[in-house]
Amino acid sequence: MARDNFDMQRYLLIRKSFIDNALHHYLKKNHQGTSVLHEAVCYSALDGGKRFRPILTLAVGELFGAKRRVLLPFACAIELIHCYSLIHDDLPALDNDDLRRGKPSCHKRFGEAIALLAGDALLTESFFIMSDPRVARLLGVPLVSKLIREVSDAAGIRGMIGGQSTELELVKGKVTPRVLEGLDRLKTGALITTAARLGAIIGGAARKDLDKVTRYAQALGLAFQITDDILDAHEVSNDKPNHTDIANYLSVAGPARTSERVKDLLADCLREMQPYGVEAEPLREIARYVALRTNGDAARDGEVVRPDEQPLRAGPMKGRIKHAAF
Ligand code: GRG
Repeated sequence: MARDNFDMQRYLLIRKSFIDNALHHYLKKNHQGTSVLHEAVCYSALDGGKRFRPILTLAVGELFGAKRRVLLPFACAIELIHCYSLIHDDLPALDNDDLRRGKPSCHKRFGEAIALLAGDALLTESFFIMSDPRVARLLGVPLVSKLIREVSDAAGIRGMIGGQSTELELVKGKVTPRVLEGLDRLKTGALITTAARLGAIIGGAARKDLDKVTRYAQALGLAFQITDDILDAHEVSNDKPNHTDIANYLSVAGPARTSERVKDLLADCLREMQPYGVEAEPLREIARYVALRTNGDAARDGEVVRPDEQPLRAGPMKGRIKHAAF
């Protein structure tokens, strides 16, 4: 699987379809009947999204020889936790966003009460899926317990929620790139890191390999958030006028330093995957994709590069083409 022969779009499309089919199974086939809550859950989790985190679980798991049928429950659980975080984050008490994945956000479509409950339901459902006795029979109870604990840690107070809470306490004017990196490592990075670690743990990776995957994913998660900030800078001015107050990496570090940081993070990712040869090409391509989704430049001549100014290298992005493969 040399780089030249590797078809990233095809790779992503195939894995996205595995994830979409499994999510459909968990959320539709496992729940007969309808309710507004179920409609809101399916509305938010089944239609749209790049499936970046669960694809990462599959990609790392495949590198270590894990079978897809044992990876999918954990990959889908991570995606459901991500979907819940998006619903809650969009609520007026937090980001107050009217749009998500190219359509009205959950609370705009179903009201705040149902949106709150849909987020709660998705979080709970993720643990229902991971604790399925059939999965425990395949992996063994001790390993499943370890995986669930890993996910809980990343999603909760020591991870995503802790990062979000810290962000609410940020004092304007005292935010430095270092402070932002610290909270991004929790808010966005913890779930991405765990998505990758789950694949390695399920695949039985040795300690040194798990450490390499962890460092790869930590750098990837940070690059993901920083490039999201760059893409957001465009949206803020056009679509989210009430977001102009929010400090993000680009506004705090400036375009040149932001661009350098993304390049360094990509180099970190590639270095960690170096020992694995061609088998790690999907993970290298995922890292290139994340780092280069702003075309590698946070800025040109001191200006933010607008997402619509240049052709994309590795796939369509938020704010540009909404229902793309990745
Ligand atoms: C409020 C429960 C709660 C958590 C808050 C992760 C988080 C913490 C909030 C989600 C909103 C947000 C802006 C997170 C930053 C991470 C990020 C870039 C999310 C968007 O992820 P993508 O691009 O979205 O993977 P898709 O739609 O492709 O899944």
